[in-house]
Amino acid sequence: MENYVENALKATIHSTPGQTEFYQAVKEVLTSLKPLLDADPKYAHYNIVERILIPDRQIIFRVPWIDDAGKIRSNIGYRVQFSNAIGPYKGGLRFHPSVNLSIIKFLGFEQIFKNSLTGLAIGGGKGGSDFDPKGKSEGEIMRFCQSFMIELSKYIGETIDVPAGDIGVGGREIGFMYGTYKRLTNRYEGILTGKGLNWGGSLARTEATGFGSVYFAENILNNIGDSIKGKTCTISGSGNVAIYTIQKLYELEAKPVTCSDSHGMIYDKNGIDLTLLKTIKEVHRQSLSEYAKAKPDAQYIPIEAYPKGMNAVWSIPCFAAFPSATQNELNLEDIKTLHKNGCRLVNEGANMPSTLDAIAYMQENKILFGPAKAANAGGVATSQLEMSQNASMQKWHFAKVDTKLRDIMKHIFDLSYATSQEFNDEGNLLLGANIAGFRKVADSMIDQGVV
Ligand code: NDP
Ligand code: 2IT
Repeated sequence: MENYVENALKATIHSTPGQTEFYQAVKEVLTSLKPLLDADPKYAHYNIVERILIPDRQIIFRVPWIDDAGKIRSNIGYRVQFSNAIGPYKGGLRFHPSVNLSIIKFLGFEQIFKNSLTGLAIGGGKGGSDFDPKGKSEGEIMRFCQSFMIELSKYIGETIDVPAGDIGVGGREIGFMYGTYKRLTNRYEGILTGKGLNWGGSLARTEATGFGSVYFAENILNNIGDSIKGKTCTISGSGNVAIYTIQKLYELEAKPVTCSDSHGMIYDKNGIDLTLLKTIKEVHRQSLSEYAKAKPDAQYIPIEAYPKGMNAVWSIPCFAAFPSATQNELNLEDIKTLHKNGCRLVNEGANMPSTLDAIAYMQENKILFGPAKAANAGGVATSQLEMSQNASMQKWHFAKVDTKLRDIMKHIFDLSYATSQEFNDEGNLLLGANIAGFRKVADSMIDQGVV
């Protein structure tokens, strides 16, 4: 089976040159799958690995728009529909200048297994653009979103593909895209999730990824007779996932002391001031340097002052680390520093935040690890709850959605843990999550024939 996996990876590298982030996600999954592929030859017989590495389709399009100065601009738009073996394509849209096909493919590939783990009927997809929302006026953002949806609308639908938010895409952008879809089609349908509460959105969707991430960490700790209560935690990022991770950590009486953005980080030894953070980031969309101006006790470290090749967030001593900004933001040097300072748990709120060598170090040194596709699945799971509410024309209370979210996170932990035991690697949640997520999709592909 060694050769089967190696050959699949080689063929992918040959046919998709330069897609380094995609290879990284593929390597992580395929390495975990070896015990399953050894135990059951049917997956090789049906060529599942080769088939799943090729998206059902990838759509790449021009997004022209006009800036405030009247200049015509253009960006590249993407939607990669990876797998609909177990449900309609589902996954976010990312607007960030770093976006390229490799990044969208790594995110879409991860999404297949994440969505499978939730136990819900959702397939995997991802999209976005290299458009940079930073410094753009509201009018520019709106015109970009309208142009993006004019093309995207041809490929989505409530039983086909249901996009949502990710980096750079929040409630405002979903609103502009939803309005455009409605105008184009004259249909009021749940074709996006993360909608506003007045027009089809679900309560608790905004909070879901961060809340779910902390619920997942709590499951890991409860399983060893511990809990997050009273623990010092470090968090990277200061967007949707980071903010609601911090909020839930406070609700569970933990102490979050850091947050960061693309310009620098805050260390507030008294605990992050959540109200101030929300005002700076959600209301005014400002840089975190504003936090230090309002709170002279807090330390602001600009990115230029980070130790070379390291993320300064991970130099702050903590019991648990919650990387919640972006991919590859926690590397080997970072995890060594965290370990030296007594960190016991890394729980991934972001997608693929840890490098492969950092993960290997965690496994060798028995650092507890909540892998992204399990730990941050609460967002997409709650998106599916939004789809359910839209389809049945209902609106559920916050507590109902939150209870379901909590149950789903427990289900994901239990399934990943049980699968790690089944393959004689008890507690290896990365292996458990990858095998459990893959097996459901692969078995569905076999049932549905060569398509
Ligand atoms: P947001 O756009 O709300 O926030 C992103 C945060 O990360 C911001 O603080 C941003 O800084 C920072 N950031 C982004 N890119 C970089 C970078 N290259 N270097 C340093 N900092 C960076 O996004 P989300 O909170 O929604 O997403 C965060 C992560 O969580 C992503 O990996 C995403 O894929 C993942 N995720 C999101 C889900 C969701 O429901 N939203 C669900 C599951 C996973 P700045 O403010 O300066 O832009
Ligand atoms: O990475 C993710 O799971 C998301 N950005 C959320 C996707 C969704 O469809 O809610």
